[in-house]
Amino acid sequence: EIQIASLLKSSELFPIPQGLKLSYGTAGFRGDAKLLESTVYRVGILSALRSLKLGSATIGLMITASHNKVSDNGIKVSDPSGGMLSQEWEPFADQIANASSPEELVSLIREFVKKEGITIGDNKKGAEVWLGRDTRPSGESLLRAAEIGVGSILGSVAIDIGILTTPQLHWMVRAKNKGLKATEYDYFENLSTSFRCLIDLIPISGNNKFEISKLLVDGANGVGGQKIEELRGSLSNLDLEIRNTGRDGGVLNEGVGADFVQKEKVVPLGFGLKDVGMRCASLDGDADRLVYFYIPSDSTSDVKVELLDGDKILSLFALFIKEQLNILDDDKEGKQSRLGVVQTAYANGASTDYLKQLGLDVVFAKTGVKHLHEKAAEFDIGIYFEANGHGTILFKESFLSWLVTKQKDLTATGHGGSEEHKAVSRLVAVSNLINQAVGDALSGVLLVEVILQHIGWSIQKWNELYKDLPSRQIQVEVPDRTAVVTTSEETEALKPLGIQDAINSEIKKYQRGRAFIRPSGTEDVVRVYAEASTQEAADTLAHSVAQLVK
Ligand code: 16G
Ligand code: ZN
Repeated sequence: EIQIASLLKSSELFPIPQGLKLSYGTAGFRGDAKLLESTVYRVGILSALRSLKLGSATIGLMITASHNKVSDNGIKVSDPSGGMLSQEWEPFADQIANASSPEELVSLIREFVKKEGITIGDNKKGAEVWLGRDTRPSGESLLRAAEIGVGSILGSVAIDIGILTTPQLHWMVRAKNKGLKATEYDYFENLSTSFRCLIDLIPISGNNKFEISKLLVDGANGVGGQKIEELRGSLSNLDLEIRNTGRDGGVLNEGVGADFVQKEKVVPLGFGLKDVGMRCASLDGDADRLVYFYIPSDSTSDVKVELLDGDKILSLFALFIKEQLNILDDDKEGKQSRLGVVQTAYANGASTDYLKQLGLDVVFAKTGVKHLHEKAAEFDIGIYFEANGHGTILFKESFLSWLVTKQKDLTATGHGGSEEHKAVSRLVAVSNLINQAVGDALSGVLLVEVILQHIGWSIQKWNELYKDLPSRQIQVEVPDRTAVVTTSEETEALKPLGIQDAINSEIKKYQRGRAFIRPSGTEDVVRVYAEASTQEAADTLAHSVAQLVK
């Protein structure tokens, strides 16, 4: 009961703002930073309980609002695996974030703790929560609120890990719980070592040796640009020029960053005609999304970009992984490996065609990283990407140990220099390089760069893998977005009744037409996506579907 008294006392420090209604949503709580202290404090409590429930495993708390404006902030929880908070706990997160008084909060916690069989206080070891934040000015005070939340559960410790990218925090939490070295230094060390390893495995092809050209990076004026700058010193074979680091007066996510470039298809601030033809990469505000782009040589002053989005990054990764697996599959005793890719309904139809034509298993998941991740984890190697640039490559533990054993066996039997040994070594290095917890723009950049060097491709050549179908996205404001209910892959609407038939008859009017609607998981709108063989057709299709939603 001492526990209850201290909870009541600390929660009085964080009254909930009038009329605030929050939902954990697709990726944690988000909103105007000024309104979020009580929420963050309460998520602090939740994360301490989560740690206790899981035998005092380390939990991560990330304070960020990603690509949203600088005055917003948000909070999300990393489970011990480095993945997103288990969806089973989301309803509890919603309940406590919206509890209207300290008394209600305490009674919700009491009830939950009892239901989950969590014991507070008499554990040998208490809860441990690692806290990270992006560069937003509101981050520091919100972090204090989270610390107080964690600290209000007896015997819990909150550790401030500092300013980090979202994927860095997830990586560190995962490493910590696996008993591995888990500092930021270790994260960088891991990236540079595995990158080096992949560079060393590039085939030497005499006369057409690939020339390494400079990569221009747009850091979104956020944490990603700063971290990639820190990493640069330990990378060889990569020439980077980093812009929009936030140190030169630019505002976070304003006219810059992966979300802006992907949605608007124009150059970010700080880039222009002087960069025509150059290979460029854009990160989002917390560096968990990555897109590439270049300014075509026939560009005029409005500087439209040629965009290489998440789908195209996925295709490049799939191509490379498949090539390595093919080398292994030639081996008689080789085991049948299963490579699969996961996309969402937003994936450009041309990318899906391309991947299928490569002979890959393509599956679809609902929007939001947690859904894609879950499906990708079913394959031996599962690659997932959202068109917006969030994605990674997952290696199943059992498959990875098979690879590692194979690598050792080949060395032991004198096949250390064989093509097969190289292919196995590349796959192992990729599994170390690419973040196994969540999509990570930093590791993504390194993998794209080394693959391009490996196959000797320019960004233009890479872009030619397939040509995107023209598409259009719009949003419709509605009184109640929950009126729209979709199938699990979001490709068809089940409710309102009859709307899908109406959408289908619109789609039929267009060559290569495809369209869907879905309720946003982060905003109060219904989103409409359409694609067709021409831009005009995609636009009209999107607008006529939007009419049906209104
Ligand atoms: C969140 C998701 C992102 C998704 C977006 C969709 C994570 C880490 N982030 O930002 O993957 O694309 O929501 O937003 O899961 P929407 O539901 O508003 O369209
Ligand atoms: Zn992000």
